[in-house]
Amino acid sequence: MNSYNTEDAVFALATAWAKSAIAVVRVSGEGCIRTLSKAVKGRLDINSLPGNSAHYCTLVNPSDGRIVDDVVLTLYRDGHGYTGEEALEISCHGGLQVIRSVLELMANLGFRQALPGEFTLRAFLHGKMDLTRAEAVNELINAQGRTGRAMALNRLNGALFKRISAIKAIIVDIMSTVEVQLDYSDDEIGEDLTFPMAKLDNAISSLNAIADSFSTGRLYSQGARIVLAGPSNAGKSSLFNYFLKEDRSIVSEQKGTTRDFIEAMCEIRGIPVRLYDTAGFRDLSESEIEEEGIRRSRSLLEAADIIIYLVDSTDTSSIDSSVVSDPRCIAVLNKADLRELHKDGYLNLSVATGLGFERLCDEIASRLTSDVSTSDESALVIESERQKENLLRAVHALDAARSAVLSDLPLDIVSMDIQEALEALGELTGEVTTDDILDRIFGSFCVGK
Ligand SMILES: Nc1nc2c(ncn2[C@@H]2O[C@H](COP(=O)(O)OP(=O)(O)OP(=O)(O)O)[C@@H](O)[C@H]2O)c(=O)[nH]1
Ligand SMILES: [Mg+2]
Repeated sequence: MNSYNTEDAVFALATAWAKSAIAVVRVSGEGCIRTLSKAVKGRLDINSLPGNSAHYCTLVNPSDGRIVDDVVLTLYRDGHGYTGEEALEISCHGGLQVIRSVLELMANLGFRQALPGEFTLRAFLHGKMDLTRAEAVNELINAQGRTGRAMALNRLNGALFKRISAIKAIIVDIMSTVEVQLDYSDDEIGEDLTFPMAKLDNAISSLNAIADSFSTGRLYSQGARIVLAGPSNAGKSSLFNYFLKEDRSIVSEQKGTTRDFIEAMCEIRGIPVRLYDTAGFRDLSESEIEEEGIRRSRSLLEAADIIIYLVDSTDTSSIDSSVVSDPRCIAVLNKADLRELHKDGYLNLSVATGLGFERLCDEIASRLTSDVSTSDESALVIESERQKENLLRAVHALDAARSAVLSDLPLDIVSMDIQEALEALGELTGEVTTDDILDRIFGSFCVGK
């Protein structure tokens, strides 16, 4: 996406490309209602209908009059609706063939297929939302867990924008003090110039606190990767199923049951987790397939946030100490119901009875949240790397302003630093944008949003 033309009307399927009860096709852009009216059967004249209204009608192909579908049309006039421009939503039947023919009709009417995120981009360009809210739209759609969803919703409701605006007001205030002084000539500057250092420090620490919330936001939005590893027959697949509360992975007393890794999403203490069951490590693997499985397990270990290394307490002969000593590793002695063995640094667990499971979950949560500031769903937390970069840029500039004041450097240098901080925050909320920034943000959206 590089030219942000909002003059033509665009369309896209807003719901999933899958069979469902209804599907929604969105159209947005000046004149789209008039264009679509050519495909509305009968005497219904949608051109004379008010905005923010929904109407049952039949869509036909204007060239041959053949019926496309019976639909509900929702109309939005300028300034309303999601994009803030004239727009339509067509709720049609959700069969794949129906969706296909409605989309074909849109293309035949001359609408252009929308680019990823183009509806939200248009909403942004029309001042319907600032950039932090636009990003929150995507973050909300991609949220993996309950907490991440609540945090994204908080940003969508403007919590981040309001906080940044409040800090910006403080910085603007500091700037005006500096500018008043700059307006005087050198010899007019009174001895009593007092730079509002407390305000500056306050702004720096507030911005730092938001930037620091990034690791929290990322954890709750993207989740953690947890890999179950260990010798074969230790009970990895049993534990995997126990976490998921369903029989996903095959469990058997035979060694080498799991050949390839299996992954699934779950939540542990409210944290979204991508859990991996892997092939057990064995020195004497019986086949090439199993060896490949073991190789894959090892490469998964490299990317893991946490490794749960499971050992059978009745057979501790093949412990891989290089994995156990990894700082990401939680070592667990399973089958405590068969043998209660105490080993330094190992948690005891019995997947069969559930004994020790809560303790294991506590340990996982405490590891994952060690550098996380809060799990409060209503907390202001960011998950966008771009936002973090802008916050740190602002902090850096304000730090420079601070040092300049302390070293008695000329006030225009201080003023330039403060200006730079304001620009970074302006970029964060979208008052200052470039095509690059917009590309980076909206390119990651799905088509139809
Ligand atoms: N008594 C007892 N048996 C268990 C426990 N956990 C697992 N088992 C049994 O141990 C055997 C191996 O379990 P799996 O979960 O298949 O072990 P795995 O680590 O996935 O094994 P591979 O996939 O072969 O590497 C099965 O017969 C399980 O029922 C436990 O806590 N207590
Ligand atoms: Mg297994």
